[in-house]
Amino acid sequence: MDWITSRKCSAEIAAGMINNGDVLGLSGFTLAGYPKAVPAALAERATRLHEAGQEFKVTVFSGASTGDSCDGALARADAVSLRMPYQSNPNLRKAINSGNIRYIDAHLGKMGYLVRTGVVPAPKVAIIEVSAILPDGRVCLSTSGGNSVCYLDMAEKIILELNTRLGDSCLGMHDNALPELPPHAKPLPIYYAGDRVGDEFVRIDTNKVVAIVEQDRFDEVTPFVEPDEVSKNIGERILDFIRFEEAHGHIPKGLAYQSGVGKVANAVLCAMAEDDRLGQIDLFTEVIQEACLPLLKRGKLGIASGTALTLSETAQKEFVENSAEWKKHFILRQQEVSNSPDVIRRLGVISMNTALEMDIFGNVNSSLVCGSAMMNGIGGSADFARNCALGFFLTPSVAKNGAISSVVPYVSHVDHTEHDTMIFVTEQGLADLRGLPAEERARLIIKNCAHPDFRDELTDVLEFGLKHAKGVHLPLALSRAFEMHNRFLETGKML
Ligand code: 0RQ
Repeated sequence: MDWITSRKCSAEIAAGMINNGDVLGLSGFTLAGYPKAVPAALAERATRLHEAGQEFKVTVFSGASTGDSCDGALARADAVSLRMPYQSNPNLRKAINSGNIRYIDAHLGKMGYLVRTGVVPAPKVAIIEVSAILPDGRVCLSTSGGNSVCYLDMAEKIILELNTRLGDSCLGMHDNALPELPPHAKPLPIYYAGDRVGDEFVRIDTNKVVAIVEQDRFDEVTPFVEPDEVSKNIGERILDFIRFEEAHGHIPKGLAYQSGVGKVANAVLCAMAEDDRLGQIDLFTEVIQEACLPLLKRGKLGIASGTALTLSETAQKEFVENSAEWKKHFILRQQEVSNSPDVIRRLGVISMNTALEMDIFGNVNSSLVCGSAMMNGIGGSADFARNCALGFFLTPSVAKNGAISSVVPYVSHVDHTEHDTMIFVTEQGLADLRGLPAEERARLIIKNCAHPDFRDELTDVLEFGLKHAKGVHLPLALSRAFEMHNRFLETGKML
């Protein structure tokens, strides 16, 4: 019997090969290309063991967020002790915020490096979704690159989930390479979003493969929602600003774009597709999301380089049918490459990410509500924000029907410091913070980005700081830094 046939088994048998306390390294990035059958079977096994009074929990490393049959099922089964580096599942989030699951929110571009350098433990078992397994020991990854090459290489045991639903749609789409480790690492020769520097397949040690499980499920991605008016407004402001910067020679034409997750980031891509003045664009991004399809269908997408192809089920079906044509535009890389600071800086990427809140001095919070309740995580936003040529942070000016101002005196948690942020955009307007000292920045953010309901209080906090702060270089009076957050916690409203 050949090695592939001899390793084929059910998800239940494969799940039985995982022990309490194991570190698992999963494929998957923002709901694309994660294992679906074995984690679900593992969750069932954990439930049975718990009912029998036995302990069973694992540490889960991934690329980024995975679907409900993976992160959701494992969280509901109370089968996770530690999760890293990103998630977006409601059940997992609840368990993290209740203290039931420990979570390490890490820069996505750095996760593989932490594993490869031994800072965090190497996975005991890698569970990787693939779209093809070749007899000579090479595999083709599925809809995401993530950290799969690293986990396949570093894990003691490998479980492959062969997704037969994808057919040959992913063949030729991947470019698998990892940056060399220091010292004296040579640069990755990516000088344009479309440059390929690696292999289409990943060669694995077949002796480590303990199970191959077949499944035929699409990624569980929520249907695409057309942008609302607020998001469209933000998208158009960004495009106008980019046009202005290009016209004034501040940035060259033709820089590649990165677009983050969420409805506002989607709206920017949709606005680009509809804008007849904008020519063809390239993306050097993390997630190639569904909002790229209108660009593709209108002939406006050159290359989209990312680490995940995150599409709703309807769009995945369309991808499988049209993959021969669509793949010419897509490159999936490992996340250490899609998010490489070196490459992002070299290409001069235009980066657009969503903030939960931003403060009048230029700091951004992407992850923690009221400084303590985890939403998703920092993701790759900082990999891009610090290294891009032009960086936008976007958010509607208010959340929860106006109860919360997204512009606050001081963010309740800092993901992106005032030194890394450049341009803030809300549906109220845009503030270009580059080259401005703190007080001017604050006045511009209040005037252009804050919702009118909150401008007076924000101005009052600034004026108070100018009189009473210890120094006026950054005129923040600590006593008033969180007064809006505290009011929200006490009354349910920041107003
Ligand atoms: O709450 O879900 O109860 O309705 O936060 O907000 O407006 O729906 O925005 O889906 O675009 O997500 C920052 C979370 C935005 C996302 C974040 C509440 C709001 C709503 C979601 P509900 P929206 P989006 C590359 C880049 C970090 C990672 C990143 C994110 C919910 O974009 O995770 O950028 N970013 N990665 O009501 C309390 C506030 C709030 C607030 C909004 N100030 N306080 N709640 N909400 N503002 C991709 C990757 O790295 C993988």
